[in-house]
Amino acid sequence: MTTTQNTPTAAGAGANASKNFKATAASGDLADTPPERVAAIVTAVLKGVHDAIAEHDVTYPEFQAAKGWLMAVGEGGEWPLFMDVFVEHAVEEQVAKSQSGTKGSILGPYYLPDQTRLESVCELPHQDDPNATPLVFDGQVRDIDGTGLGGATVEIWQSDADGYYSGFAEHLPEGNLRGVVVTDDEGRFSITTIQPAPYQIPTDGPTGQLIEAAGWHPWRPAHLHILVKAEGHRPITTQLYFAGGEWLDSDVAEATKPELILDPQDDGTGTRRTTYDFELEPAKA
Ligand code: MBD
Ligand code: FE
Repeated sequence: MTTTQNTPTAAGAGANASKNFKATAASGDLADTPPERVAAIVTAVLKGVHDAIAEHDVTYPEFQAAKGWLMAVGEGGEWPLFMDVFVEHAVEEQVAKSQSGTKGSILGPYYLPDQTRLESVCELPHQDDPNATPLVFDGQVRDIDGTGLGGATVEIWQSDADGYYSGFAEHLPEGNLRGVVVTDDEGRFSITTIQPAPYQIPTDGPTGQLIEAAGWHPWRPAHLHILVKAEGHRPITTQLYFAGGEWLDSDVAEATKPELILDPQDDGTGTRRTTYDFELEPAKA
């Protein structure tokens, strides 16, 4: 495949993410944060805005353009997309400072709960695609002391070989390339899937327009999204990337880490195989 064929639309992607966020997110309530803390954080954010205005001698037309753009992000339902692409990585890096076990990465806007449960050795449901490269991803979920965690769940969601996610692209069937894999007694799993493509932020929505206006690029490297859960352990939200992949060193979402790069090898039949193990720290009491 070539990445230039990829023409995701904002309507099919970013906007659906808003509906999904409202329906499913464990969203925080502003009232749960003490007023002093709200004031401290918002004051710091506004200071950053005020300082940028002074530093760059911002004009009235630019201020009005910014307002119009902010309105368009809301009207297009792209706040989850924008926040996850440009802000979530900083939150993830901050919370990671007090965590051990497998490195995490951002959740992103395209997680859907309650997907099909699959046995430890399984194939992710997906549409037939003669151009897709088969990928087998196996591994083990373990405690930090090395004990395999049977009955853990490895939730996986990914784009197809054209860079589209089911639930956020109208042409794909529900549940495409999504599943909840349950590990065997030793914590092992083996998932047959296809190689995902790099992901392009839709260029026809406000987030894409900002990227274009700033002269940035809209790409994320190809990745698998993973959410590992085991009873009594802290869940791990992460992403796995592919060695040598395009955009690995310039992810628009700044969500790559060197520890999260797979290096699948062709087994001689055209199937690429790779292993990755997950280590979960105990849940905090
Ligand atoms: C994605 O697929 C993604 O993983 C993130 C973080 C943002 C937009 C699209
Ligand atoms: Fe993604």
